[in-house]
Amino acid sequence: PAVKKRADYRQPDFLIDHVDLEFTLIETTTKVICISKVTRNGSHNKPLILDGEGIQLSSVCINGTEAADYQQTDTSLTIDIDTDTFELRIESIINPKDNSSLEGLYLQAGAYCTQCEAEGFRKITYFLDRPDVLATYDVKIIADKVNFPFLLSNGNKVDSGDLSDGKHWIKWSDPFKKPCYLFALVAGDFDLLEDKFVTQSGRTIALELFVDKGMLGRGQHALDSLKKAMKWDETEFGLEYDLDIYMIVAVDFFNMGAMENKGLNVFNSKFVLADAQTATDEDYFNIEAVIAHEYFHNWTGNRVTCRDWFQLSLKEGLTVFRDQQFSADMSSPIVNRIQNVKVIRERQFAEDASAMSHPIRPDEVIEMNNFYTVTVYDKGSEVIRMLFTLLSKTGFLAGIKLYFKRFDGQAVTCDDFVQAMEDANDKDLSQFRRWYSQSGTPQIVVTDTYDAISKIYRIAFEQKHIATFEQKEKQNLVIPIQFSLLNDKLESLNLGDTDQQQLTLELNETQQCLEFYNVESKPIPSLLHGFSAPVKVDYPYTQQQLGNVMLGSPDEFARWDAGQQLFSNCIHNLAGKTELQQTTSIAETIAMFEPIIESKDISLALKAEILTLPSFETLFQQLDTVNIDALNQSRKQLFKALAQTFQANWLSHYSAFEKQPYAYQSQQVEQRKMQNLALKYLTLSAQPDVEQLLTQQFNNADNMTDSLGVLGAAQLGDLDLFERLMLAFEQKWHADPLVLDKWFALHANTDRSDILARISILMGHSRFTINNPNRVRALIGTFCFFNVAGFHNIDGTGYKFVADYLIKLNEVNPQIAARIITPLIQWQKVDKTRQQLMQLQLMRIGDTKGLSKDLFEKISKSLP
Ligand code: DPP
Ligand code: ZN
Repeated sequence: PAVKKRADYRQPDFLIDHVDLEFTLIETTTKVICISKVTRNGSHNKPLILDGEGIQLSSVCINGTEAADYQQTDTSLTIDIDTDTFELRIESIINPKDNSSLEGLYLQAGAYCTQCEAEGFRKITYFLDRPDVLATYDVKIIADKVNFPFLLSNGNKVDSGDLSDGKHWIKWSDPFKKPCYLFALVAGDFDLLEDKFVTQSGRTIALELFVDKGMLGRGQHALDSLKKAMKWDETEFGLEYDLDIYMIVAVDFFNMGAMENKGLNVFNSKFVLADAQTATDEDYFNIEAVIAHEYFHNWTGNRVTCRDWFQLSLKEGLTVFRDQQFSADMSSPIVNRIQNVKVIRERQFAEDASAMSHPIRPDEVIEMNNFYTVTVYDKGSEVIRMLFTLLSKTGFLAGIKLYFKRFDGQAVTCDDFVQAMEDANDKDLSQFRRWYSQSGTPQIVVTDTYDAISKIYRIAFEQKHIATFEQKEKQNLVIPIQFSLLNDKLESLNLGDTDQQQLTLELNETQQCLEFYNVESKPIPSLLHGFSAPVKVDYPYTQQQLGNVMLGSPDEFARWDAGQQLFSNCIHNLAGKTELQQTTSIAETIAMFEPIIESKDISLALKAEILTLPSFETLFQQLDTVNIDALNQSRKQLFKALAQTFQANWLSHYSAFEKQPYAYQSQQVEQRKMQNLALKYLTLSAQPDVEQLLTQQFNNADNMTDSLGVLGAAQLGDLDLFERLMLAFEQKWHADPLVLDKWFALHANTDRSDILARISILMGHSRFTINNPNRVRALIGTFCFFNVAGFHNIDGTGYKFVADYLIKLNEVNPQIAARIITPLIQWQKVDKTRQQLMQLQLMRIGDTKGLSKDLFEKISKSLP
């Protein structure tokens, strides 16, 4: 397969500024008529080359006359033409029913649905399938009226009618120019939840949420979230919605979380449907975040879009940043920030350390779907956040304002965005721009000295960059480092003329040193407040010093982070010690958390976060080479000790709150979080009547958070009880696939020796199907990503199992296969034996006949 390069970008040879589409929806033979108004772009005599895949071409007409002068390949249609402006009519047939890739137009669970980002429109009709071709769209949909009463597309409904043969038609018109990746069509029978939103300028917007029949009761939270997002974007960014109607459709078969098609968002039902019985607090949170994310795209993505796909972070990094700010405002900012950082440390650092490392604006791509990554999205958001920090909120908003003023209605680049920020703030961002072109996780080495006689404290920051897989040469970046200094009474020092306790260093040289005068004793630095940059920090803290930062830092994030480092250090240092040394070291570490667990001042949410061990994935990323078994073992050892040492505290935290009728409301969310954490620790500590607590909570729970809290805890303890509760859960939720996904996932990450047999049985479960991405992610994905012992079993069976599955999935849904292969290509840090076993399986997959571009790209990069 061909490699596309960012540097090869050229303007399109032709432009299309209006499209008339007509769909006659028939299961295996849907007729698509696409009439485009085409103009030659510039003076040249090149042919028109359209993209298209899996389309059965019926006819090509130019200005009303059937054309003969064209050539077809598997992926293109070339038309020789010398006219500069013409109407191109292409009629063709596609097969939605057999389209299991869930890209283009597909028919699943009785509904037609499209997904065109990134390059799915070419599976619908021959077209210039690239984001810098912007057109207005008129769309007519014809389908059977009984089975498909709702026929939806972008923009406003302009006309409709009935046909004699039981069919009906509806016509839509979208006045905003858009690239074809924002096109959408949905046809089906749904329940409809309706509402309104009045914008700041007084316009009334109709809000329509379409859900599967019978699911109306689960739609309200999504709709409420939408209204909050609309309001927030007005107050925070001054951005108002532009069409008169905003539609959201929830479907069960969807590759991604959701899609921001203009005026017609299509959502994975996982990110829409919620009620207390079926959705956890986390689900409620995620729904609000994803609804907001897609809504925010209306400006950052749709009104201003990407010139080419290498610029994906232009819309995604910025929109993730916006949704994170929104979520912080809607709930607990600190918990929210901690979650963002966990994603970076667990998954983005892993990507950067792997053969798939790439800058937030990649330079080379084989399959674009492989670049919807944590790097482009989440590191992209961190880069935007650094701009926000460096320019201040006011400066950042001025930049955004200029960005829209300059580029509304256009397809632009990341550079254009930074230029707007630069011009609005009169600040040189040329070195900052390197964040867009440089991959890898920078390391900040911090050293300090104190001179008791002169009372001078010096602290030096050095940026280090290691070569990544695809990029050897690195340059210095601009790295904002927020920090403060603590004295031994845990008070923050004043760091400026005023009573400023936090400084932001803009580290842009290899090393920079700061001096502080009249410092009475050697301070402890509290570093990287709020995770002010996506970097690793290296300072030779003692455990005692970390304990002090955890208790005394003025920054809540730094407090949490210090606690995580305390735990991490303890875990990493256990292996190879004598039992006595281990016990002592564990006891010393845990003792430092006593003031936290007993504190009445610290918020429950933060307390729960501090008392949660770093995940295996986070710990894994802290090391250059990992002894998987030892790391897993050490983490469990500390987990258990933490459970036992604080057993009485866990019990009192568990019993501290009366259960109230469920509401998704912050105080309740925090309480449930703490209680369910305590329940885990109680189970692990084998608290005498824990079975009773578990059973009681399971039977009395009026909400999914508490039910799952029990299962998550029981999974850590006695397997019999876990099995019994899981069985009861399955019986209760048998008919509800979204809920069963939680059950599949719990099975998949259970630590048991017969895990593969268990998963094989579950693959035969009547609700499991390889065709549904949510099911596959829940069962197979969870196993790969989170079942450390099973996946990394030294006998290689875990890897082989996954490879066998991916070979099958390659034929059904390459995009999902390429997601799930991620842990298998991240073999760089594990021991040689496992490396070889993993590579062997990668080679096996690589040898598959009909290997997709998606898997090919990842495998070919990751094999040595
Ligand atoms: N553009 C979608 C999103 O991230 C995913 N394709 O919102
Ligand atoms: Zn997005």
